[in-house]
Amino acid sequence: MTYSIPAEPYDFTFDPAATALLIIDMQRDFVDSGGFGELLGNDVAPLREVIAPIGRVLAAWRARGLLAIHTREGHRPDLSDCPPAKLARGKLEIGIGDQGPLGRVLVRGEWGHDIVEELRPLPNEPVIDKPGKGSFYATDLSGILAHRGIHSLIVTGVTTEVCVHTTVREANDRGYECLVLSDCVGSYFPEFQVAALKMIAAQGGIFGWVAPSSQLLSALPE
Ligand code: TIU
Repeated sequence: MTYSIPAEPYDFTFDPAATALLIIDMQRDFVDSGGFGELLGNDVAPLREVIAPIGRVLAAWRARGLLAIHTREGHRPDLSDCPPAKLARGKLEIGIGDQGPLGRVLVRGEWGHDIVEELRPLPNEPVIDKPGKGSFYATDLSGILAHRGIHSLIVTGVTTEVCVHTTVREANDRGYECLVLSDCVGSYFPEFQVAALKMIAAQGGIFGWVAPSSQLLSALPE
């Protein structure tokens, strides 16, 4: 059974059984004070605004027994999967692997690396630990999607122009159809939020589709 919802640049058509909700990097390191995002010089407030809308979509998705997948950006405690170039980037006083207010920055197993309580994954929801900005690079996401017969993705999370964009571009090149929920993705930069969403839907939907979550919520089957 397929459903169509109004979106940019035109209606997004999907079969819920062949669609996964992807929640990208809703980790304390990006949305909490003292995390990696703030250490990079950002104000985390705009990112916190997406927690509630994602929570509403996740609840509706779960209520219908559909597949949600969570991702986390981070590295092994020995940092062997972190490129030296990424480690050095930004010349941060407290950077990746260093002890910060939320534990070692962007390191798996640390408090800051984990997903915020409001969006905590259920035991049956895959969590993809990724070393890069994209969710496909050096992860088993492709296999998980193939095993479940998924070919469409509803994309949420942070940040719009970095990990969301990289993931949508990777997914698009792999043949997935992506709908990005405009109120469920966040950027530290208001101007990047606007431009990044425009880039996805421009040129006939060059990477995918964009719609507010209200359109998805009203289209989902009861
Ligand atoms: N800094 C920034 O905007 N983003 C990241 O470093 N990672 C993600 O977007 N998850």
